[in-house]
Amino acid sequence: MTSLIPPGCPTVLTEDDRTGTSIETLRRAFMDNLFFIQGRFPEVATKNDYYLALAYTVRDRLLLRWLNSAKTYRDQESRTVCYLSAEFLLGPHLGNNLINLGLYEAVEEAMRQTGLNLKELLDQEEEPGLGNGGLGRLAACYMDSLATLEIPAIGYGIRYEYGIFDQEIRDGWQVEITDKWLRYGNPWEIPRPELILPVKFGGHTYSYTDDQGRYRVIWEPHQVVQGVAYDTPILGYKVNTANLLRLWRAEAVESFDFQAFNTGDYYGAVNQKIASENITKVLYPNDEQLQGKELRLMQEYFFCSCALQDMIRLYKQSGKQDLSRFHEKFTVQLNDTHPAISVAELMRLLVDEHLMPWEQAWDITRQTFAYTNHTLLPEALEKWPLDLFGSLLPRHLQIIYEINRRFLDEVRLQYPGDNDRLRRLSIIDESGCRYVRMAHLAAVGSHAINGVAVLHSELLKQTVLRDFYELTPEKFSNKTNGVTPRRWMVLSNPGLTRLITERIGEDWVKHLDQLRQLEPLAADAEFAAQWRSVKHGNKERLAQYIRDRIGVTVDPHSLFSILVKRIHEYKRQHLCVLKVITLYQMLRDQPHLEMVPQTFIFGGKAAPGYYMAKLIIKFINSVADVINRDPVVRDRLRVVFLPNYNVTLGQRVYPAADLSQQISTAGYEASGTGNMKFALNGALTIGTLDGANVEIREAVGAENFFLFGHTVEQLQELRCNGYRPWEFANGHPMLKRVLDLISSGYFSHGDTELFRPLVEHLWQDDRYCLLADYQSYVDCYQRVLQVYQDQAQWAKMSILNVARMGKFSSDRAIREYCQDIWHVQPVKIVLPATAYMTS
Ligand code: CR1
Repeated sequence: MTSLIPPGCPTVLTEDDRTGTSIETLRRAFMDNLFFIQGRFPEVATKNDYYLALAYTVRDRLLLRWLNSAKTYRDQESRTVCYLSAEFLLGPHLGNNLINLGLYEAVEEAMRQTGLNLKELLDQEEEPGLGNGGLGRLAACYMDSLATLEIPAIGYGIRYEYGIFDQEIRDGWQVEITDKWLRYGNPWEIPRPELILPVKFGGHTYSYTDDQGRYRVIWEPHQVVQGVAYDTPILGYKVNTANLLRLWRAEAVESFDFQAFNTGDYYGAVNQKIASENITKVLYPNDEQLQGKELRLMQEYFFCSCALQDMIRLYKQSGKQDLSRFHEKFTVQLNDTHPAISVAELMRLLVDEHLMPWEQAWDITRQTFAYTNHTLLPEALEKWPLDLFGSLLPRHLQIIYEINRRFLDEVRLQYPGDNDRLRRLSIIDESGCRYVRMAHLAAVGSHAINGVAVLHSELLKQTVLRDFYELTPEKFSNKTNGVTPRRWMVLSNPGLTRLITERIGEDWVKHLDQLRQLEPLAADAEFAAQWRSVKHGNKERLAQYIRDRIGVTVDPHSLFSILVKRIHEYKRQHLCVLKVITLYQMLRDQPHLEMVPQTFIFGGKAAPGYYMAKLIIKFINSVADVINRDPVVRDRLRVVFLPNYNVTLGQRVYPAADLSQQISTAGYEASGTGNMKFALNGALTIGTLDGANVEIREAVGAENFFLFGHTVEQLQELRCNGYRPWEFANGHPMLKRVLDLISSGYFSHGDTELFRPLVEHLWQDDRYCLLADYQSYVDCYQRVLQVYQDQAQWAKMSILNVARMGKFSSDRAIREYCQDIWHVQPVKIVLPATAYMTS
């Protein structure tokens, strides 16, 4: 092999310490990093030193692929997908990178030879929780699939100094702790202090006609901050492609400080610095009332402006000055409306800064953007009060007015005299206090609009974007979500991965449809026994974790029924608690009742300002306390709330589930992706016809899915006729007893006030129709228990579930986006013979 070291390069490395993959090389490289990067002898090194030394060893192997991917894209001027998202919920990098590099076993062995345990080092990693839940995690799965499918892509987002808060449970209540994820350093990112871009805020605009007779607008900001790039390589699975995730951190602009210093205003300069850096301080825990939070709008604009300026910079790198083909080089996906301000920002950059005529700029803009909607919940649809928006982004407000004026003129041509329609379509909400509607801006400024599951995409067309659908039906499509099998099976469920691979080879990891080959094995008793034993091992490990973490003993032979996701009334965690109390009542009524032993496991964070969600957490914990202490039901019923549900905990939980609870009110969960992770790991689902549940049921077969609850249409009818929840409560003796028991203070040490808001809300309003679905849920659960008693039947259904879940790979989803929306092709990355070689 030729030397990796270019002539004159001052280094003492042996030739392949930074790229080699033999166990011996990995071991040596690890010791080298421990010494030269961590500055430690092994005998005084901490676990974190070891973790970091290993992380750097793995990172070196990524860099080779990453630099060559970037170079290839540059050389070939590849069309690139830019995924704009305010959230990327990546989860720990180390394990995933080892899987994708195909180095997991080699590194495990290298560590063993060094006297270390890889699993313990993996546990050291602080997960980057730069997202709230499904939307952020979807972005992470999509980045994995883009790289695996060898699609040139850049993820653009925010480098929050504090990610989603850590959740502690004290006296049953959620307590939020700041997530200091950068405390011990982040070996996966490379700061680019020289890649800085200015972002303006506030101030005013003025216009004039330049000497060539062009109308021009100048924006004089009140404040300028600068965005600094932090780059993280995202490696594909067993390919050479490593794409770029570029997150921006806000900093004060140096020159501003100087100005203040010169006039002697030291504290003013410091304040300016603090104010600038605040922009990327903290991730907002979503589903809270974000309306009117100025800092949130600043975050959104900040990262979009950085991203678009960066794209223009990259575009110009190839020597092209004229931006008329910008949309051919880049296609930009807006992950919900958080980056929707990009539409106005690209117009501003093209028209004001690059002096492009409006019509041409608008053409390019519309061809550049596509928009994914992730929610129909009215309270989650972003809108900004006009005065706030105008004071922060005065130029953008003008641009939006102009976009809107031209847009409404077109609508007028199509629907003359239909003023109501104009009012409904307008980007500006004129009713009462005036707002900018971000979903409308995204819809007008995009050439494609999609929902995230078939049902959701249909409802989108019928409800929130109905008028847009009537106007431009050809823009609309569905792209059902998917999840990456690398993290959610290979990494988190090695036992199942091994078993499957033994039977059908390893192709399924990249082509998840191949799982279908497992179908015939559903009837194979020996295979089914192995299948069950893998599940049991996973359950034992989770049981151990539960014991260590919260001191509750659960029986791995019991049915593990799991509900983990953000806490929200529409997700109906409390419906599951009503069911638990029902079982408890039955056992108290008949202490000798034969019943399948069950463990109910809950997990999830509540937005700090969402009172009801926090009360639901307290409710779960209070019910758990009473039930777990009651000797009558011991061994048959356990309830556990696992604190701090996050990606890492998800990796423990999904493989151990028997039953996946997907019980949202029909019409509210846009897709769900946890539902997919559970089913791929062999859990059966009890669920409503909501989000992607509908398609999962179709895929696995109705006979292998436990369906309950009202459909969207049935709920509509129920509501039309005036939904009276108390009638349901009074009509079902057991339900009434359950509600009365809660009200009596039974689960709150006699306090009849604590859960009153919860119970009263159900009796009187029950917006999410828990009481209407209660009976059907309870009945369905009986079927679950019946089937579970027949372990052979259960295993068969579990195998069939996995065999038929291929569709839910994020690879499939990304292929659809590539074909229908982005029109991009894969680009093969070939590694040069030596690491430093550039041609
Ligand atoms: C939806 O609630 C979906 C994810 C990803 C969430 C969930 O059902 O699976 O998006 N929406 O598409 C969301 O976070 C802001 O909206």
